[in-house]
Amino acid sequence: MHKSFVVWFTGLSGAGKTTLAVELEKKLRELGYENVQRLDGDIVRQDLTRDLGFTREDRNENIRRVGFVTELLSKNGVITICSFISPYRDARKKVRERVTKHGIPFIEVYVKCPLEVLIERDPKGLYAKALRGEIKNFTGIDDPYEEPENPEVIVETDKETVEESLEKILNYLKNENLILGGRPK
Ligand code: ADX
Repeated sequence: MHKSFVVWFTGLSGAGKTTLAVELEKKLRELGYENVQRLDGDIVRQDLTRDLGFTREDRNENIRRVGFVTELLSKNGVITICSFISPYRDARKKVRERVTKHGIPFIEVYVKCPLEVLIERDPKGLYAKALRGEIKNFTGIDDPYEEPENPEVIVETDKETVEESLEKILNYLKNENLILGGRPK
């Protein structure tokens, strides 16, 4: 069985976390990796964490539960790709610890994009609503986002194409010998 690792995408809503996670999963499967599981905020929040909102407490509980699942999956050889705003450093650190204590690599990818660009893009119309005050506690508007201090990878989605950002992540994985010459270990 190939070696597992966790790729954790963090960043503001609309920055491109889900897009990159989907593309990464696709690429890994093309390369022959079969045990890959993606966990995404919008989906997980319809099921595992459907009882939670967006207060600091609820967001941390969201990430705690996802961390539990991520630990179980990765411990059993599944490459786990997570995409959550995960705005609080401490919550991200706790997930990292519960994965790395098993010797499993944790790759934090900061999906960076300036707020002005996100407000411009706004495919779900959520920023417009937040700016009108129709959604409270919206990350980046009236709720904090704590930038990663030492992420393994930073992608800048206002400057790079999806392919370029994906390439950065794949290069990191190759350099760390987590994926090897396109073939599973
Ligand atoms: S997290 O903060 O707990 O990590 P998560 O990634 O699961 O957030 O969910 C974020 C998604 O919820 C956003 O992409 C957006 O579609 C939706 N959402 C609804 N309300 C908010 C809010 N107040 N802040 C951020 N995202 C919100």
